[in-house]
Amino acid sequence: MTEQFPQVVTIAGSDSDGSAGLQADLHTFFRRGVYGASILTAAVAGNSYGIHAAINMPTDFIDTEFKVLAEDYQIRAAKTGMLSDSELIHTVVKNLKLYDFGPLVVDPVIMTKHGNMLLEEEAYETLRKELIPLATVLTPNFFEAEKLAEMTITSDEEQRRAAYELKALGAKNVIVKGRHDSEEQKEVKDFVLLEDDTEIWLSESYIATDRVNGTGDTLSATIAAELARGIDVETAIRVAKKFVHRAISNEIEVGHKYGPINHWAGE
Ligand code: PXL
Repeated sequence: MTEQFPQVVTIAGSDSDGSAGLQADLHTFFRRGVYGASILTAAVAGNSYGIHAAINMPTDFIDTEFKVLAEDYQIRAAKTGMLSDSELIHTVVKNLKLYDFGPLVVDPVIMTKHGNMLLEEEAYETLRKELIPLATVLTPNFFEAEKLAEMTITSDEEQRRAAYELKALGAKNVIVKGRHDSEEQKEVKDFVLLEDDTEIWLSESYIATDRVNGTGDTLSATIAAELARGIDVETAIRVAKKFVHRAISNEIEVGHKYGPINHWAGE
């Protein structure tokens, strides 16, 4: 019986203000009713104004985190977040091939909502070639999709094309998230491309708020939580989009600038 409770792991960086990264993932796992473990890859000193310092964990420490978790827990789904550079990506990929942690959600974290870079440019190719082929679901925002698909996205058609480009790199399912950065926009449209090439547009109303930190982490963590509970990919993505929309719609006042979304409102 002890192994029946769904267990999920986030392989990500710590954000000290709790708004994003590993902390947002754990908040999400808790709210989605799964047990959350965490493999720490990096740590940033952050607040709602931005990231002020960052360090990477030693790779042999990351190896040990994977090993001891795999020896003791039955992880049913995993997600990745901040991976900093090629060395960390190599380490994570090596371990994901060593241990079976179930379906993998890859959130290809490149830049924070404050505009701080969390992935070295030299690592884009490593991400494309090594990690993306392991992804059950890949969840880039439009900026990450532009960088990884090496194209600009200025229309629905380009957003759709980027998803096909990223699927061609080996991700089974791809969601390319729409822009959420203009007071003029009425909706936020995400494009989903499933394994069998089914295409879905998911739309929610645009919410004018600065409290959107942790949005991408929460979306990918929700998908991982649903997959760990045996939910199919399409439903997991739909559930995640709704969860994030509610968490953005009901702001909480935490931090003075770009604060966190509200995980309590997600249900
Ligand atoms: O939301 C992207 C993200 C991921 N991981 C860490 C972060 C952030 C954004 O601030 O700090 C550690």
